[in-house]
Amino acid sequence: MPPKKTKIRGMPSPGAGHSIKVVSELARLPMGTLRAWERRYGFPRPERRPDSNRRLYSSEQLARVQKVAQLLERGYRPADVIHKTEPELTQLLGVSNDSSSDATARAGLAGVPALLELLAADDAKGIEEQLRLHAAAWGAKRFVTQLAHPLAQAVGEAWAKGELAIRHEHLMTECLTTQLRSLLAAHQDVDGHPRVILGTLPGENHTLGLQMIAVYLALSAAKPRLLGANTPPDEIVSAAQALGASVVGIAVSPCAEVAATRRQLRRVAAGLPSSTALWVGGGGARALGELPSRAEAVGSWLAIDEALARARRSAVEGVR
Ligand code: B12
Repeated sequence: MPPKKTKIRGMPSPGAGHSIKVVSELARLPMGTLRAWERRYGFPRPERRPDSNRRLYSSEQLARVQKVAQLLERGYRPADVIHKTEPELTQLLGVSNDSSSDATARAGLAGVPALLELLAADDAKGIEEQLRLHAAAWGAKRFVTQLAHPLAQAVGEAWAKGELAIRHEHLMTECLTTQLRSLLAAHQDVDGHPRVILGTLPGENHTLGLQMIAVYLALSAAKPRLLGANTPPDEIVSAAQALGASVVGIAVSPCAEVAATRRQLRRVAAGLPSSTALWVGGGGARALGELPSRAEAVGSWLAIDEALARARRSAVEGVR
């Protein structure tokens, strides 16, 4: 009997290329992003497997995609780097490494505990300076996921323990908002896809998380549109239609009144066309229990990546 051949799923025979699943895992990018780049930028454009027409990426394409992904982590926009050659990408990575470690060393970047101390001392200038330095040294994605988000949570905890006052929470919100808006302006792509409308329902004033999510989505080649706080359900539905959004994202904080929020969410869900996805996130989303059947709970940065990939997939399937 001939020896039995073993094959790892998704791994092609040597020299044949890499499946989209393998490239997605190695580059830590959703498969939908790879397909979106192929459509929008013509890169990476894989060969097709003759038997199944599935995508096959060369090792050179994989290496370039990995480098582009690393640069996005540091805050570059896809359009700025996707057409660069591999040596150019390598050089950029080197430069951005140097500048990031130089800046870190020079600036002595403060961690979250030190930022809480600056807040407690009402040192607004110090906080602004630190946020600006972090954004420059770390890039937008890391700034949002590793500084802005933990800082907001830590301020909430310190306020609950009586270590910070309401004015400190407001100051942190305003300083973060300024920095997030500037990152959003720098990174948003008017042609990003999908278009995602972000807002909160009546009675909900926690919009800071949505500003973080808007920057995160812009860095993922989507087009976020912030509607702000206290938006009536019917207006959210009309905005989605008027602005051609294929996703509506609603933030629900732990302060939200459960029965009213459920009612309002049902109204949004009923008003949206079936092709529009409905994402629900925030610290109060879980307490709502079962969401309207078409709504998706999106409770982490990774879950946002996955929901984005699903939205892109269904847009492609809708076109077919
Ligand atoms: C800033 C802040 C405020 C600001 C908000 C300003 C603004 N423009 O947003 C102000 C001062 C207005 C405020 C007011 C109040 N707040 Co407040 N606030 C906060 C604080 C410190 C930060 C909120 C934040 O931005 N978090 C950052 C986001 C990114 O975190 P996240 O929600 O975990 O989000 C993640 C996911 O859930 C997901 N996600 C979140 N939203 C969405 C949306 C979509 C579409 C998607 C896809 C994903 C997603 O993405 C994130 C990444 O994984 C929190 C503390 C905390 N732990 O969050 C308290 C907190 C939420 N507030 C609290 C309270 C009590 C209040 C007040 C009732 C205080 C008062 N007595 O007046 C009021 C209520 C106002 C109201 N009716 O809305 C409590 C709630 C406690 C509870 N269990 O009820 C908290 C938890 C503080 C605490 N530790 O006690 N607050």
